Amino acid sequence: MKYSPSNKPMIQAALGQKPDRLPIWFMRQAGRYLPEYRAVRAGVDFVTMCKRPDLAAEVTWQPLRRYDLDAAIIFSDILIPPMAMGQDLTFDTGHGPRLNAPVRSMADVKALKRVNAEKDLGFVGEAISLTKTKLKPEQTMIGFAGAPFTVATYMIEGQGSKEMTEVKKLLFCDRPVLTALLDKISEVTIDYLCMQVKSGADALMLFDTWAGQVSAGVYRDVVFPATNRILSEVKRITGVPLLYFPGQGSDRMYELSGCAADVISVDWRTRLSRAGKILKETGLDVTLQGNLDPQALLAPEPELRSMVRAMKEEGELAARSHIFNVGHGLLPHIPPESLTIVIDELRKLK
Ligand code: 1CP
Repeated sequence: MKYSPSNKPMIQAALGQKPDRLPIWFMRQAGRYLPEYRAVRAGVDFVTMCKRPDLAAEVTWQPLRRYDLDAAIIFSDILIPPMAMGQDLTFDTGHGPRLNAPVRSMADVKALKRVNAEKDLGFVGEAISLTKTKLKPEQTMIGFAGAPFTVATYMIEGQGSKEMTEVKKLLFCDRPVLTALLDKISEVTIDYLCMQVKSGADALMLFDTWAGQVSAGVYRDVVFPATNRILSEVKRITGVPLLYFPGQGSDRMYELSGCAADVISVDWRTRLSRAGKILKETGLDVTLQGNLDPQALLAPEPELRSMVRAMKEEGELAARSHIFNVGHGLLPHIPPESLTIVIDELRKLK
Protein backbone atom coordinates (compact mmCIF):
# COMPACT_ATOMS: atom_id res chain seq x y z
CA MET A 1 0.00 0.00 0.00
CA LYS A 2 1.24 3.42 -0.88
CA TYR A 3 1.64 5.78 2.03
CA SER A 4 -0.07 9.07 1.62
CA PRO A 5 1.12 11.68 4.10
CA SER A 6 -2.28 13.35 4.06
CA ASN A 7 -3.83 10.25 5.70
CA LYS A 8 -1.67 10.56 8.78
CA PRO A 9 -3.14 12.69 11.60
CA MET A 10 0.32 13.34 13.01
CA ILE A 11 1.64 14.69 9.68
CA GLN A 12 -1.49 16.77 9.18
CA ALA A 13 -1.10 18.31 12.64
CA ALA A 14 2.63 18.88 12.13
CA LEU A 15 1.85 20.86 8.99
CA GLY A 16 -0.76 22.96 10.77
CA GLN A 17 -3.90 21.24 9.48
CA LYS A 18 -6.67 20.04 11.81
CA PRO A 19 -6.75 16.23 11.70
CA ASP A 20 -9.88 14.20 12.53
CA ARG A 21 -8.36 13.14 15.79
CA LEU A 22 -5.70 14.44 18.15
CA PRO A 23 -2.39 12.69 17.31
CA ILE A 24 -0.86 10.93 20.30
CA TRP A 25 2.58 9.45 20.94
CA PHE A 26 5.02 9.40 23.86
CA MET A 27 8.71 10.28 23.90
CA ARG A 28 10.66 7.12 24.93
CA GLN A 29 7.55 5.05 24.33
CA ALA A 30 9.87 2.07 23.78
CA GLY A 31 11.71 1.47 27.01
CA ARG A 32 12.13 0.00 30.41
CA TYR A 33 8.63 0.76 31.76
CA LEU A 34 7.42 -2.07 29.47
CA PRO A 35 8.02 -5.66 30.72
CA GLU A 36 8.29 -6.86 27.11
CA TYR A 37 11.14 -4.36 26.53
CA ARG A 38 12.94 -5.55 29.67
CA ALA A 39 12.59 -9.14 28.45
CA VAL A 40 14.37 -8.36 25.15
CA ARG A 41 16.94 -6.14 26.90
CA ALA A 42 17.74 -8.86 29.48
CA GLY A 43 19.50 -10.91 26.83
CA VAL A 44 21.27 -8.19 24.83
CA ASP A 45 23.29 -5.07 25.48
CA PHE A 46 21.84 -1.74 24.44
CA VAL A 47 24.18 -1.06 21.52
CA THR A 48 23.51 -4.48 20.01
CA MET A 49 19.78 -3.79 20.24
CA CYS A 50 20.31 -0.57 18.30
CA LYS A 51 22.49 -2.29 15.69
CA ARG A 52 20.19 -5.24 15.01
CA PRO A 53 17.27 -4.11 12.83
CA ASP A 54 15.15 -7.09 13.94
CA LEU A 55 15.51 -6.19 17.63
CA ALA A 56 15.22 -2.44 17.09
CA ALA A 57 12.02 -2.98 15.07
CA GLU A 58 10.64 -5.38 17.68
CA VAL A 59 10.99 -2.91 20.57
CA THR A 60 9.70 -0.08 18.35
CA TRP A 61 6.54 -2.12 17.72
CA GLN A 62 6.00 -3.07 21.37
CA PRO A 63 4.17 0.12 22.46
CA LEU A 64 2.11 0.08 19.24
CA ARG A 65 0.82 -3.40 20.07
CA ARG A 66 -0.39 -2.21 23.47
CA TYR A 67 -1.66 1.27 22.66
CA ASP A 68 -3.63 3.14 20.02
CA LEU A 69 -0.78 5.45 18.98
CA ASP A 70 -0.38 7.73 15.97
CA ALA A 71 3.38 7.35 15.64
CA ALA A 72 6.31 4.99 16.07
CA ILE A 73 9.73 6.45 16.86
CA ILE A 74 12.59 4.26 15.75
CA PHE A 75 14.42 2.59 18.61
CA SER A 76 17.96 3.94 18.60
CA ASP A 77 19.91 6.58 20.52
CA ILE A 78 21.33 10.04 19.91
CA LEU A 79 24.81 8.59 20.63
CA ILE A 80 24.84 6.16 17.70
CA PRO A 81 26.38 8.73 15.25
CA PRO A 82 29.32 9.50 17.61
CA MET A 83 29.99 5.77 17.57
CA ALA A 84 30.21 5.91 13.77
CA MET A 85 32.56 8.90 14.18
CA GLY A 86 34.95 6.64 16.06
CA GLN A 87 34.02 6.80 19.76
CA ASP A 88 33.23 3.53 21.55
CA LEU A 89 29.75 3.59 23.08
CA THR A 90 28.84 1.52 26.13
CA PHE A 91 25.91 1.46 28.54
CA ASP A 92 26.96 0.04 31.92
CA THR A 93 24.10 -0.97 34.19
CA GLY A 94 23.38 1.71 36.75
CA HIS A 95 25.21 4.30 34.63
CA GLY A 96 24.09 6.25 31.63
CA PRO A 97 25.93 6.12 28.32
CA ARG A 98 29.72 6.34 28.12
CA LEU A 99 31.81 7.39 25.11
CA ASN A 100 35.54 6.71 25.21
CA ALA A 101 38.25 9.06 23.85
CA PRO A 102 36.53 12.37 24.77
CA VAL A 103 36.89 15.12 22.15
CA ARG A 104 38.66 18.09 23.75
CA SER A 105 41.12 19.55 21.21
CA MET A 106 41.22 20.52 17.54
CA ALA A 107 43.36 17.41 16.94
CA ASP A 108 40.60 15.29 18.50
CA VAL A 109 37.98 16.90 16.23
CA LYS A 110 40.18 16.32 13.17
CA ALA A 111 40.71 12.68 14.15
CA LEU A 112 36.97 11.95 14.04
CA LYS A 113 36.03 9.62 11.21
CA ARG A 114 34.24 10.80 8.10
CA VAL A 115 30.86 9.05 8.20
CA ASN A 116 29.05 7.49 5.28
CA ALA A 117 25.46 7.40 6.59
CA GLU A 118 24.29 4.55 4.32
CA LYS A 119 27.31 2.38 5.02
CA ASP A 120 28.10 3.17 8.64
CA LEU A 121 24.60 3.84 9.97
CA GLY A 122 22.58 1.81 7.48
CA PHE A 123 21.32 -0.48 10.26
CA VAL A 124 19.10 2.39 11.46
CA GLY A 125 17.65 2.73 7.95
CA GLU A 126 17.04 -1.02 7.83
CA ALA A 127 15.29 -0.89 11.20
CA ILE A 128 13.06 1.93 9.90
CA SER A 129 12.15 0.03 6.71
CA LEU A 130 11.40 -3.12 8.69
CA THR A 131 9.33 -1.27 11.30
CA LYS A 132 7.26 0.35 8.57
CA THR A 133 6.17 -3.00 7.17
CA LYS A 134 3.87 -3.42 10.21
CA LEU A 135 2.63 0.15 10.65
CA LYS A 136 -0.90 1.12 9.69
CA PRO A 137 -1.11 3.63 6.83
CA GLU A 138 -2.38 6.29 9.23
CA GLN A 139 0.59 5.84 11.58
CA THR A 140 3.67 8.04 11.24
CA MET A 141 7.22 6.69 11.30
CA ILE A 142 9.47 9.14 13.15
CA GLY A 143 13.22 9.12 12.64
CA PHE A 144 15.45 11.20 14.91
CA ALA A 145 18.87 12.46 15.90
CA GLY A 146 20.36 14.51 18.70
CA ALA A 147 20.90 18.20 17.99
CA PRO A 148 24.62 19.04 17.64
CA PHE A 149 25.16 20.73 21.00
CA THR A 150 23.43 17.97 22.95
CA VAL A 151 25.42 15.28 21.13
CA ALA A 152 28.63 17.31 21.60
CA THR A 153 28.14 17.42 25.39
CA TYR A 154 28.47 13.62 25.52
CA MET A 155 31.34 13.54 23.01
CA ILE A 156 33.28 16.10 25.07
CA GLU A 157 32.45 14.90 28.60
CA GLY A 158 32.54 11.20 27.67
CA GLN A 159 29.28 10.72 29.62
CA GLY A 160 26.25 12.62 30.89
CA SER A 161 27.28 15.55 33.10
CA LYS A 162 25.51 18.02 35.37
CA GLU A 163 28.07 20.83 35.38
CA MET A 164 29.48 20.26 31.89
CA THR A 165 32.82 21.69 32.92
CA GLU A 166 34.75 20.34 29.92
CA VAL A 167 32.09 21.68 27.55
CA LYS A 168 32.22 25.09 29.26
CA LYS A 169 36.02 25.12 29.09
CA LEU A 170 35.82 24.80 25.33
CA LEU A 171 32.95 27.27 25.12
CA PHE A 172 34.76 29.99 27.05
CA CYS A 173 38.45 29.24 26.48
CA ASP A 174 38.71 27.41 23.16
CA ARG A 175 35.53 28.15 21.21
CA PRO A 176 36.86 27.26 17.73
CA VAL A 177 37.20 23.65 18.91
CA LEU A 178 33.56 23.58 20.01
CA THR A 179 32.28 25.16 16.79
CA ALA A 180 34.43 22.82 14.67
CA LEU A 181 32.91 19.89 16.55
CA LEU A 182 29.37 21.26 16.11
CA ASP A 183 30.04 21.66 12.36
CA LYS A 184 31.27 18.10 12.08
CA ILE A 185 28.29 16.69 13.97
CA SER A 186 25.94 18.81 11.84
CA GLU A 187 27.34 17.43 8.58
CA VAL A 188 27.00 13.85 9.79
CA THR A 189 23.50 14.51 11.13
CA ILE A 190 22.22 16.01 7.87
CA ASP A 191 23.26 12.90 5.92
CA TYR A 192 22.03 10.61 8.68
CA LEU A 193 18.55 12.17 8.78
CA CYS A 194 18.24 12.20 4.97
CA MET A 195 19.16 8.51 4.94
CA GLN A 196 16.36 7.86 7.48
CA VAL A 197 13.85 9.55 5.16
CA LYS A 198 15.09 7.47 2.21
CA SER A 199 14.50 4.41 4.38
CA GLY A 200 10.91 5.41 5.13
CA ALA A 201 10.81 8.00 7.94
CA ASP A 202 7.74 10.23 7.48
CA ALA A 203 8.86 12.87 9.97
CA LEU A 204 12.05 13.65 11.87
CA MET A 205 12.73 14.87 15.38
CA LEU A 206 15.82 16.68 16.64
CA PHE A 207 16.43 16.38 20.41
CA ASP A 208 18.26 19.29 22.07
CA THR A 209 17.85 18.05 25.62
CA TRP A 210 20.80 20.05 27.03
CA ALA A 211 20.23 23.34 25.15
CA GLY A 212 19.09 24.84 28.45
CA GLN A 213 22.59 24.51 29.93
CA VAL A 214 23.94 27.62 28.21
CA SER A 215 22.99 31.29 28.44
CA ALA A 216 20.45 32.72 26.01
CA GLY A 217 23.21 34.59 24.16
CA VAL A 218 25.34 31.48 23.73
CA TYR A 219 22.30 29.53 22.63
CA ARG A 220 21.48 32.15 19.99
CA ASP A 221 25.07 32.58 18.75
CA VAL A 222 26.53 29.08 18.99
CA VAL A 223 23.96 26.35 19.64
CA PHE A 224 20.94 27.40 17.57
CA PRO A 225 22.80 28.13 14.28
CA ALA A 226 24.16 24.57 14.20
CA THR A 227 20.72 23.16 14.97
CA ASN A 228 18.91 25.34 12.48
CA ARG A 229 21.42 24.53 9.75
CA ILE A 230 20.37 20.90 10.08
CA LEU A 231 16.67 21.73 10.17
CA SER A 232 16.88 24.00 7.10
CA GLU A 233 19.04 21.64 5.05
CA VAL A 234 17.02 18.55 5.86
CA LYS A 235 13.80 20.43 5.14
CA ARG A 236 15.17 21.59 1.79
CA ILE A 237 16.39 18.12 0.80
CA THR A 238 13.57 15.91 2.10
CA GLY A 239 10.54 18.14 2.72
CA VAL A 240 9.30 15.97 5.62
CA PRO A 241 7.84 17.62 8.75
CA LEU A 242 10.46 18.42 11.39
CA LEU A 243 10.01 18.40 15.16
CA TYR A 244 12.42 20.17 17.51
CA PHE A 245 12.74 19.69 21.28
CA PRO A 246 14.67 22.67 22.73
CA GLY A 247 15.02 21.16 26.22
CA GLN A 248 13.55 22.39 29.45
CA GLY A 249 12.14 25.78 30.38
CA SER A 250 10.58 28.48 28.27
CA ASP A 251 13.55 30.76 27.73
CA ARG A 252 14.74 29.01 24.57
CA MET A 253 11.37 29.77 22.97
CA TYR A 254 12.38 33.43 22.79
CA GLU A 255 15.47 32.53 20.77
CA LEU A 256 13.90 30.51 17.98
CA SER A 257 13.18 33.16 15.39
CA GLY A 258 13.87 31.76 11.93
CA CYS A 259 13.63 28.17 13.17
CA ALA A 260 12.89 25.80 10.28
CA ALA A 261 10.99 23.25 12.41
CA ASP A 262 7.26 22.65 11.87
CA VAL A 263 6.68 21.50 15.44
CA ILE A 264 8.17 22.66 18.74
CA SER A 265 8.08 20.09 21.51
CA VAL A 266 7.37 21.80 24.83
CA ASP A 267 8.55 20.43 28.17
CA TRP A 268 6.09 20.37 31.07
CA ARG A 269 7.53 23.39 32.88
CA THR A 270 6.01 25.75 30.32
CA ARG A 271 2.28 26.08 29.70
CA LEU A 272 1.34 25.27 26.12
CA SER A 273 -0.57 28.57 25.95
CA ARG A 274 2.51 30.53 27.02
CA ALA A 275 4.79 28.64 24.61
CA GLY A 276 2.36 29.40 21.79
CA LYS A 277 2.29 33.09 22.69
CA ILE A 278 6.07 33.44 22.90
CA LEU A 279 6.59 31.59 19.62
CA LYS A 280 4.01 33.77 17.85
CA GLU A 281 5.72 36.89 19.16
CA THR A 282 8.97 35.45 17.80
CA GLY A 283 7.34 35.22 14.39
CA LEU A 284 6.83 31.45 14.34
CA ASP A 285 3.55 29.86 13.32
CA VAL A 286 4.26 26.31 14.43
CA THR A 287 2.46 23.28 15.83
CA LEU A 288 3.03 22.48 19.51
CA GLN A 289 3.80 19.06 20.91
CA GLY A 290 3.49 18.10 24.56
CA ASN A 291 3.46 18.42 27.42
CA LEU A 292 2.32 16.17 30.26
CA ASP A 293 4.80 15.83 33.13
CA PRO A 294 5.86 12.17 32.76
CA GLN A 295 5.58 11.80 36.56
CA ALA A 296 1.89 12.80 36.30
CA LEU A 297 1.38 9.28 34.94
CA LEU A 298 1.72 8.18 38.59
CA ALA A 299 -1.47 10.06 39.51
CA PRO A 300 -4.72 8.24 40.38
CA GLU A 301 -7.01 7.71 37.40
CA PRO A 302 -9.52 10.56 38.02
CA GLU A 303 -6.74 13.15 38.45
CA LEU A 304 -4.87 11.83 35.42
CA ARG A 305 -8.02 12.02 33.29
CA SER A 306 -8.71 15.55 34.36
CA MET A 307 -5.11 16.73 33.72
CA VAL A 308 -5.20 15.23 30.24
CA ARG A 309 -8.58 16.84 29.45
CA ALA A 310 -7.26 20.24 30.50
CA MET A 311 -4.15 19.77 28.40
CA LYS A 312 -6.15 18.93 25.31
CA GLU A 313 -8.30 22.04 25.78
CA GLU A 314 -5.23 24.21 26.24
CA GLY A 315 -3.48 22.64 23.25
CA GLU A 316 -6.44 23.43 20.99
CA LEU A 317 -6.16 27.13 21.73
CA ALA A 318 -2.39 27.44 22.07
CA ALA A 319 -1.29 27.05 18.46
CA ARG A 320 -2.32 26.22 14.92
CA SER A 321 -2.34 22.51 15.84
CA HIS A 322 -1.44 20.21 18.75
CA ILE A 323 0.24 16.81 19.02
CA PHE A 324 -0.25 15.17 22.42
CA ASN A 325 2.92 13.93 24.13
CA VAL A 326 4.78 13.96 27.41
CA GLY A 327 7.03 16.95 28.13
CA HIS A 328 10.08 14.64 28.31
CA GLY A 329 10.75 10.90 28.02
CA LEU A 330 8.74 8.25 29.87
CA LEU A 331 10.49 6.97 33.00
CA PRO A 332 11.11 3.32 33.88
CA HIS A 333 8.77 3.34 36.93
CA ILE A 334 5.69 4.58 35.02
CA PRO A 335 2.76 2.10 35.21
CA PRO A 336 2.03 0.98 31.62
CA GLU A 337 -1.73 1.14 32.38
CA SER A 338 -1.50 4.92 32.81
CA LEU A 339 -0.88 5.32 29.09
CA THR A 340 -4.05 3.34 28.37
CA ILE A 341 -6.01 5.74 30.59
CA VAL A 342 -4.51 8.83 28.91
CA ILE A 343 -5.28 7.54 25.43
CA ASP A 344 -8.79 6.44 26.41
CA GLU A 345 -9.58 9.88 27.81
CA LEU A 346 -8.25 11.68 24.74
CA ARG A 347 -10.04 9.39 22.28
CA LYS A 348 -13.30 9.82 24.21
CA LEU A 349 -13.00 13.55 23.64
CA LYS A 350 -12.34 12.95 19.94
O1 1CP B 1 18.95 0.55 29.71
C1 1CP B 1 18.28 0.77 28.70
O2 1CP B 1 17.51 -0.08 28.23
C2 1CP B 1 18.50 2.06 27.98
C3 1CP B 1 17.52 3.14 28.21
C4 1CP B 1 17.51 3.95 26.91
C5 1CP B 1 16.53 3.90 25.90
C6 1CP B 1 15.26 3.10 25.90
C7 1CP B 1 18.52 4.82 26.46
C8 1CP B 1 19.80 5.12 27.14
N1 1CP B 1 18.18 5.29 25.19
C9 1CP B 1 16.96 4.77 24.83
C10 1CP B 1 16.29 4.98 23.55
C11 1CP B 1 16.15 6.35 23.06
N2 1CP B 1 16.97 7.42 23.36
C12 1CP B 1 15.19 6.79 22.14
C13 1CP B 1 14.27 5.77 21.46
C14 1CP B 1 12.97 5.89 21.08
C15 1CP B 1 11.83 6.22 22.02
O3 1CP B 1 11.64 7.41 22.36
O4 1CP B 1 11.02 5.31 22.27
C16 1CP B 1 15.39 8.16 21.94
C17 1CP B 1 14.58 9.11 21.08
C18 1CP B 1 16.52 8.54 22.71
C19 1CP B 1 17.09 9.89 22.70
C20 1CP B 1 18.09 10.26 23.73
N3 1CP B 1 19.11 9.53 24.25
C21 1CP B 1 18.18 11.57 24.28
C22 1CP B 1 17.31 12.74 23.85
C23 1CP B 1 15.95 12.69 24.39
C24 1CP B 1 15.79 12.76 25.89
O5 1CP B 1 15.15 11.86 26.45
O6 1CP B 1 16.27 13.75 26.47
C25 1CP B 1 19.25 11.59 25.18
C26 1CP B 1 19.74 12.76 26.02
C27 1CP B 1 19.83 10.28 25.17
C28 1CP B 1 21.02 9.82 25.89
C29 1CP B 1 20.66 8.66 26.74
N4 1CP B 1 20.47 7.40 26.26
C30 1CP B 1 20.11 6.56 27.29
C31 1CP B 1 20.06 7.33 28.50
C32 1CP B 1 19.75 6.78 29.85
C33 1CP B 1 20.38 8.66 28.12
C34 1CP B 1 20.38 9.87 29.03
C35 1CP B 1 21.64 9.93 29.82
C36 1CP B 1 21.81 11.24 30.57
O7 1CP B 1 20.94 11.55 31.41
O8 1CP B 1 22.78 11.91 30.30
